[in-house]
Amino acid sequence: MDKPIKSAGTSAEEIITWAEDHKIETCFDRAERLKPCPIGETGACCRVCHMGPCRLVGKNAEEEAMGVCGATLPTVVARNFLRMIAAGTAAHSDHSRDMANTLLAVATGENKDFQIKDVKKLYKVAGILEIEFEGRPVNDVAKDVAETFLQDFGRQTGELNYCKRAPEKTQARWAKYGIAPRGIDREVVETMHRTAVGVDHEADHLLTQGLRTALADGWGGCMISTDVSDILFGTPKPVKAEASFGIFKEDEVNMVVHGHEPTLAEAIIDVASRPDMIEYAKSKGAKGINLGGMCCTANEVLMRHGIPTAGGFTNQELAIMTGLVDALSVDVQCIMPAITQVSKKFHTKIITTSHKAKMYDAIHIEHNENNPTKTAEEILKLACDNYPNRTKEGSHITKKETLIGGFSDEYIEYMLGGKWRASYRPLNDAIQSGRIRGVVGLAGCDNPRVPATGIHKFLVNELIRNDVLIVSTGCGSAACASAGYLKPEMALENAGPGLREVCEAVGIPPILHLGSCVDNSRILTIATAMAKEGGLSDEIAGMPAVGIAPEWMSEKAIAIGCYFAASGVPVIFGGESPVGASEEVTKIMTEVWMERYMGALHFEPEPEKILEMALNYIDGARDRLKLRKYEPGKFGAERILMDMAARREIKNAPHAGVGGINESEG
Ligand code: BF8
Repeated sequence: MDKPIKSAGTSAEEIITWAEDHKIETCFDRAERLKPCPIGETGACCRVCHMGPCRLVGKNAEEEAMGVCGATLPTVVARNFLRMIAAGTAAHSDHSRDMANTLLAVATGENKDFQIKDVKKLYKVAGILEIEFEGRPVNDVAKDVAETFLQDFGRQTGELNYCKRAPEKTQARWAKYGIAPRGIDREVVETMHRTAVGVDHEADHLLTQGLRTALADGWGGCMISTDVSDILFGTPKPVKAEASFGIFKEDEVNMVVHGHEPTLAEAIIDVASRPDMIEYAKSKGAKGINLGGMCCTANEVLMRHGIPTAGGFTNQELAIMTGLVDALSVDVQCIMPAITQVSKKFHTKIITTSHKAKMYDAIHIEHNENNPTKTAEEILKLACDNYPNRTKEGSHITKKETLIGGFSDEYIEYMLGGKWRASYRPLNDAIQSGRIRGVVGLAGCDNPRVPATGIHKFLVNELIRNDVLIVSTGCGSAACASAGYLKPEMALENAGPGLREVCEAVGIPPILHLGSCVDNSRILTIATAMAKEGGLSDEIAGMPAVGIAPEWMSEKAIAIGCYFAASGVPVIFGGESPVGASEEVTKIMTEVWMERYMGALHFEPEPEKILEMALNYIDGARDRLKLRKYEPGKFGAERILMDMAARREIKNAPHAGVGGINESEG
């Protein structure tokens, strides 16, 4: 009998097998060995005080069962869930604060290593924030923008500035149910307070604060981070890149940037292309310096520079096992502490760079925020110095895929409408006519508890086949890329005829890589633009659109799922439900949220059911909007006939039958 696969990435699976043969442990082995705690998994363990932990299981598993203080199952489950939202929001938003501080330092001249790259975006943001920009020095405008953003973290009264970017009806729902976020830090702190022992005990009341906190993440932390990164480093536009382990080069210094904040990575990119640094690499016997990314830093630098990605979360140990990574620098979030242990078996140097994050057995070179060039030089020299230490040890698996990424919301609007009339009209029209059935945001992590990246792969294939346009972010994008689905020709070949017709007419692929996890804010911006364009829903709620995070594992994903639900989008997560122990909490997050916000958060472990639920939501929204009923195969008939004829010709041609469209190298 074939052994079950651990990763759906073919190269990843080969390295996992190599690791097994060489007795090197990975997260896949640990996931097999460590079963999730069944009490914590469903949210039934309360550890907010030291009279417990109280485990509301067994005889204690009724909704009215109580912990020592009297906290019931719905209270405990809701509190645990809220703390996940708070942690996720804190992570995105603290990253975002760093970005705003960098913008301020650049504007005041404290940081001379970066300049404002996208003045147009700065002015756009200034306009939204009602900051005067015409005729003023760019850095003065940037300073005002940065300071206004920074105020939103500590805001004590009023709402976040970016709330006003949402459609009016969406804002009205937030006002009606009291979830318009105030300061970002304030919401996180209040959530932590309310979930402390003996404070807020009513599940619905708690979850309402959870949504307010999540909105502070989406329309605050994430959106600010996206905008500042665009202002400082450029708004992405389509760019060709590569994915998977084949991005590493045998004869060059391989330097990998891993984590989330793009600042140091941008400096590393600059320094790595400098002639003196290339000469330094050559002096160590390498032909040059090859940069690669991992996780969301990869998405940031891929979107703006076409730097290749070694993949998402579950690829990090495996990348080291190629034996080709000379140095791997990390900052914050989603960095497995296991990588330093794996690196001991190879020559790879792991470098921590954030003052917030250290790891056992790593080298710490602290990112000098006002002089990132200096830190980048030190890191790159260390990578070059380590190149001669490379041995033959390692899997040396080097397959890769090409991809197109770089789809900012600005660029999608431009592609759809053209330079002089940038607009989402063609997208709305295509949805109205039924050429495009709906839109899915495919986001979130890859997870070693399932065949990693496999559910992403299944869903993209099925969704585009069903004429659903996909916008992807985070490790979801890396999963699509490694499977070859970010190659426009492969995606078009697999897309339904209506979706394919629209994509070919407009010149976009059926799966649009929008960036990192904080760039989920770009999806909010797109949904808002679609609502304002007219012809569909006049708010985010009610659109034929769904969010899916099929392999999520991080608390950040929970914060994201909740800000989409509160903005009016039904969201489906894979895996067991972290609120599964309480029927009341589950009902609030599905039925009550649907009634109030037309958004919901479901947990569904079966990939086929996730697909079915997503399509049902999309078709239900089409019905409510009285759009033409979606009919598979109705459009693009001419194209199908042409394709069939072309295929017949190819089949009959000499040398036919080599390769297949579904074959993926990654
Ligand atoms: O923020 S998708 S594993 S890398 S949490 Fe992390 Fe999940 Fe990847 Fe980026 Ni997002």
